[in-house]
Amino acid sequence: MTTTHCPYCALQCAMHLEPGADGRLAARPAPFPTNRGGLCRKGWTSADLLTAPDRLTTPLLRADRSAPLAPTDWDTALDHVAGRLAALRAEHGPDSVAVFGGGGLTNEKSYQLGKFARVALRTAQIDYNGRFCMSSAAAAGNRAFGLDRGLPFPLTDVAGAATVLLAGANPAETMPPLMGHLSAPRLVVVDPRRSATAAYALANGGLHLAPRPGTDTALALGLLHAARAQGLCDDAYIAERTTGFAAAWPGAAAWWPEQAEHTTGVPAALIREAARALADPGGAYILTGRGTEQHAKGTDTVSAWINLALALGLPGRRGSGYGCLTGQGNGQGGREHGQKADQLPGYRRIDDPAARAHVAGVWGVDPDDLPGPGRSAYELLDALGAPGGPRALLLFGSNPVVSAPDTGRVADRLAALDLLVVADFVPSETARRADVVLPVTQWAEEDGTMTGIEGRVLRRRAAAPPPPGVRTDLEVLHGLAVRLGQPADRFSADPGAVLAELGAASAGGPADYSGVTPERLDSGEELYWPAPAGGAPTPRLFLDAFAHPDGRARFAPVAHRPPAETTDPAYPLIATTGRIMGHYQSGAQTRRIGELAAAEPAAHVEVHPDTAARNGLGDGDWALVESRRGTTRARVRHRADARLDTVFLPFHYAGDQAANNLTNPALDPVSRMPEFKVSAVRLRPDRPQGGTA
Ligand SMILES: Nc1nc2c(c(=O)[nH]1)N[C@H]1C(S)=C(S)[C@@H](COP(=O)(O)OP(=O)(O)OC[C@H]3O[C@@H](n4cnc5c(=O)[nH]c(N)nc54)[C@H](O)[C@@H]3O)O[C@H]1N2
Ligand SMILES: Nc1nc2c(c(=O)[nH]1)N[C@H]1C(S)=C(S)[C@@H](COP(=O)(O)OP(=O)(O)OC[C@H]3O[C@@H](n4cnc5c(=O)[nH]c(N)nc54)[C@H](O)[C@@H]3O)O[C@H]1N2
Ligand code: SF4
Ligand SMILES: [Mo]
Repeated sequence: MTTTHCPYCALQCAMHLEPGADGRLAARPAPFPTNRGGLCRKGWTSADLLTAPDRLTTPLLRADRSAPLAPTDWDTALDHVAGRLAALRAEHGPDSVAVFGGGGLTNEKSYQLGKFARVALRTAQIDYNGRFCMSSAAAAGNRAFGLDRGLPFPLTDVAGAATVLLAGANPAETMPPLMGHLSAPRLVVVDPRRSATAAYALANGGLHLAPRPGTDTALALGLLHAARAQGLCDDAYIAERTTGFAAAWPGAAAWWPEQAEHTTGVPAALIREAARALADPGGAYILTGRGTEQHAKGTDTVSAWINLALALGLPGRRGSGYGCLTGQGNGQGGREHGQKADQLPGYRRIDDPAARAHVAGVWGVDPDDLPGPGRSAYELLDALGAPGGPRALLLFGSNPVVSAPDTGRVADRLAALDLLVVADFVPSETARRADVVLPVTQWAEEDGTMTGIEGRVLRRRAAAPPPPGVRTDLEVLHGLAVRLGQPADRFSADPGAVLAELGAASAGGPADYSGVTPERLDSGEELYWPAPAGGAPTPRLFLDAFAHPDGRARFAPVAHRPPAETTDPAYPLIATTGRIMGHYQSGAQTRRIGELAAAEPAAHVEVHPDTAARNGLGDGDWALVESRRGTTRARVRHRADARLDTVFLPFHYAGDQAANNLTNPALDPVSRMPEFKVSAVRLRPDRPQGGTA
């Protein structure tokens, strides 16, 4: 029996892997603080993917764009990739090669991918899917606190609070075991939908605030106004622990709860009641999720939530606080070690000369040879194959033809490349478009570390050998680096060696991992970063001081603004997107698991029955959902509790059922987060292919 953590979300539930009667591995829950001995349906079935019928076990290569992908051997595949990359670099310069990573990669892979881009390829063009995930919260957290660790406290702390406000998070579906920590506090759920979490709150004496999508900034400003008007702000904390309140307050001064009601649709009385609940002397947490963050103003919206938290004196105190619920398995560690365009390991900035000197020293290169910051994820995808843009893309751990906004455009950009290389363990929709596919190991076949939702570093342990013919991502990077002329020892394929190097590269940085060792992890020590060598780890940040030089948190002056695209007579409805319990992300993994695929086989769209009827649609009918960017097919699911002006689609399906055919790639000016949560759409029956089954 091997104990490891789930391959999917940031809760990183602990699990035992053991061979069942048929000899195949099966997952069972293991005791751990975040999951309290539970697993969701995805965790229970996760081991099925190890033996997926279409599991990739041999490299695939196509001779040219019109030829099919055909099996080949590793040397041929890696020689081909390295040869093409070298030729493109020689002809067009290092920035003609781009790298795209993911928040599911271990710390070791994230680190190595960033180093590979900067040292072996010397390209500035690297970014990752975390940009589509929690980047707005990270930007706002850095702005307010001087440091971004999604939860700056252990998750178990929230169970003791009187009130927890969840802004745009639906953990009842996205992290079901997390709900075990939320049974005692009174919940305030901010979600345009009566989500499973909102329904749970209402059933347990909590509140559901259902704003029109894209109006959360006004709601958070209204809550701040209501808090101050009711005398609930903590003036001593504001004076002693923060700066900038006087400059930020005018942004809220006009948002009387009645004015906020007018913009958001949330009754003023509910806004006042929520403000009182947050000021409960028993402590409160404000936690944000993607619903409030994935907007072209997501950074300012999160700042508005943090302003509210600061005005109430919540952050940096035991028993209360602000946090972002990071999403992907290694969404936290994946944003710290250099696969982000503007970043070096240890959460250092790539434009900081001292950071460059330190990391270059560890890498044995000249700091001047490290490229500067490159394009953000969507901007990178959008530049592929365009004049002056990258001509080759190496992709590890993402499926952007399903998960990036405006997929039609992204598919066109990928098609314009000279070379697309995808490392994956299944033939994802993006892998099937590649020129070279490299088959890699899965979570249960590899060692490494992940950093869960709390900033705690965890050990991933191999439970079974990989199928013959499959290599680890670290082995792939090693093989390519050597072929690109790097010394054989510069890109180790041993996760332990990479962790030690990552520790040295991160030492002294904001996310210091120099004290993270396999021995300490195996002893069960709770290694929350910063975890410096020879020092204690940090379960709770900010108790004494925030991370800005003056030790104070900063209010950010923010104003409400409408979504990038508003409704009009041609596109009268708002489509918002998100998740259902039984599928994960682009669905590349969960759509291949029989039990999960059978339960939710096709895309659906949640619609109020009156809105459906006005568009000629009944429950169960196939609908066409159209935006200015594209069309998707989905089966109508009546929701009598839905807003009349809003429909909801999960984004886990591909092709003509991809929600991202609709979405707007308008970007947040600070985080470069796309506006996944608001598109203007219309509905009509999909008569030719439609009908109820
Ligand atoms: N089952 C499942 N679990 C997952 C994942 C998965 O794909 N499937 N992915 C993991 C990852 S990477 C992430 S990032 C997390 C995400 O976890 P969540 O943030 O909980 O997930 P979402 O469903 O994207 O969004 C949450 C809610 O935001 C609401 N929302 C939409 N628009 C708005 C708005 O304008 N304002 C507000 N306040 N709310 C709005 C939606 O109705 C939805 O219920 O889940 C993780 N866990
Ligand atoms: N409309 C809409 N779109 C969204 C969102 C939304 O709410 N609405 N949410 C966004 C968010 S929060 C996220 S996080 C993204 C996620 O979307 P994606 O980036 O597409 O994430 P996944 O579907 O997890 O894709 C991971 C791919 O990498 C493979 N993979 C997994 N682990 C590894 C590994 O260790 N190595 C390698 N080489 N491959 C691996 C998997 O098989 C899969 O094909 O989607 C974003 N897109
Ligand atoms: S909640 Fe997340 S980590 Fe836990 S079993 Fe489900 S998918 Fe896995
Ligand atoms: Mo995410």
